[in-house]
Amino acid sequence: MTDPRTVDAVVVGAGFAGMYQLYRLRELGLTTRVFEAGDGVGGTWYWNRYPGARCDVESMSYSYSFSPELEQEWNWTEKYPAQPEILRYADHVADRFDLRRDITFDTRVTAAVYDEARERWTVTTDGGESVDTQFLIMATGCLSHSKLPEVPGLERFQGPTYHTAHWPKEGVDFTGQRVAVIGTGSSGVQSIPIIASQAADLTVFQRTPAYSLAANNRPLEQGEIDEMKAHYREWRDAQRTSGFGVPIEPATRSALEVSDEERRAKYQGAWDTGTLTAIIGGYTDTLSDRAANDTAAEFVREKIRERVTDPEVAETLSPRSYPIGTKRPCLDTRYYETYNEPHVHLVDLRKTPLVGLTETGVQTSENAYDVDAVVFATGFDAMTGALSAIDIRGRGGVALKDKWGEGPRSYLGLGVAGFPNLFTITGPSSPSVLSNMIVSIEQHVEWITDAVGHLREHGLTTMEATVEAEDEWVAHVAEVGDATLYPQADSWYMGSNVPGKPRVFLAYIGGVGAYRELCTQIARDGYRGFTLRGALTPA
Ligand code: NA7
Repeated sequence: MTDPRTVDAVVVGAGFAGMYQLYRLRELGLTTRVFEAGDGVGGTWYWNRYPGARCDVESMSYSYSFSPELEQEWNWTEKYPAQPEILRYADHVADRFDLRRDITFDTRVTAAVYDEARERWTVTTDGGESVDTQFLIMATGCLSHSKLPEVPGLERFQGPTYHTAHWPKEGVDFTGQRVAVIGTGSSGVQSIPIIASQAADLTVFQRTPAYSLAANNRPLEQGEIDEMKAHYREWRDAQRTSGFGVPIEPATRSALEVSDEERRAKYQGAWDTGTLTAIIGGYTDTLSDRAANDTAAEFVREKIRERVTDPEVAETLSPRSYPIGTKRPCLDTRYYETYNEPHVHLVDLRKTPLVGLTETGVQTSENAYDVDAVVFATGFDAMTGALSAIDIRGRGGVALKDKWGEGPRSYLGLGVAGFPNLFTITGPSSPSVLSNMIVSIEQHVEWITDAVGHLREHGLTTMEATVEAEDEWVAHVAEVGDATLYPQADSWYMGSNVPGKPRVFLAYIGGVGAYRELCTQIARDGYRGFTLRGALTPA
């Protein structure tokens, strides 16, 4: 690279999206720099080192498909991969494709400003660097901007506090301690059994119970690894054309038109394999009809009652206020059984809301709980949080976070009107979090790479979503979302886990396959809905 301060492309983030984007842009011959806040690659899997962190998509599906050699040489050991194994995979990819030399670690991008006259972005980092680039690609992740409970006095607590997404690299040993865990989403559900196995006393503070299926995780057998490796291409095609990026038998019938026995058999099958998409995608109307949904929800509630000995505790752990699937369902290993242990206690924050932390513990409206350590498993400002945290300014100095004040506006979750040559990998209003993330990441990276290649090939310099295309897409995403049960839940999909965040469905539920086809068609139509300009074309 001649001058590292002037490049063709800046990529923000070195998780699975940023790494693959770098690989592709290099192939295209672009000088590219990647900035990464962590001191290593892996993104989500770099940060979320809490005990029990595990992917709930199967390892052989939750992996890159772009390199058949990589697919063949890497051996996953478990059906559902644990965080350390996924991080090893990310490290392997970085080494194998020699990615690190273009990644600046320990560096956070703080601002990016578009210069209309020069048609270039100036990207600023917390290391004081300023880089001039034609393309700016955000690979900042959907669940990367963590959040704490919005209660006063968190700093009052005198003992150690941990957020699951900022877990110390050296780990934490809770042996003999009294521990509080606040939050019962995936991170809580996965970490609670392991924290309980160490702690002398564990109190879990639950605001909303999750629907969780037993993961039935197990080591992979050589035979099944070989089988998948022999048929990887067909499997990858099936992933790309599926609804959630996870191939399942397509639903053809309503949950309400089959017999109880048939339905139970289907749910039991989903349960036995621990496949989330099978339980929420088993019938055509599971995610659109409350009565249909309730058949699946009740199946899981039954399982909770079987797994928890105290009926009162089982009831507190049973979700009733929202349809299954409309908040992210979880996969667990001994989560519910953990509440059968005498040193594990459950506090229902719906009955006695969280008030704050005291010097010695957790305070609810009724009780004070003295503990030695507090774990926040309180999640993220999803989809928009990481983007809004950077001062991104497009045409006329407009800030992205102001443009998104009433909710994110984006065309396909890929481009934003008023922000030329800015691309968002798995941005809001794309399938992203409603899919196997790696499938969606690869699709976006390949689409963006093709778009950049197209510009170069045709002597064009900028690409920008039109306001009309963006408006239409935003309306379409909302319409498709409104036809489902998702808006019935207060979830991070709806932005409602962050006080004051507009209530907007943040992802596209039209299906991974259909969305992919649409993006491909839009590119074939000469990037319909985007304005493409050459350097001399008047704006
Ligand atoms: P989640 O799924 O957003 O879970 C966060 C949990 O923390 C959830 O139970 C929240 O309750 C709870 N929470 C958040 N804020 C508060 C306050 N202020 N008081 C009490 N409880 C609170 O995040 P995770 O990290 O578990 O998982 C994120 C994703 O990673 C997951 O969905 C998978 O895709 C992988 P709430 O439900 O908001 O009432």
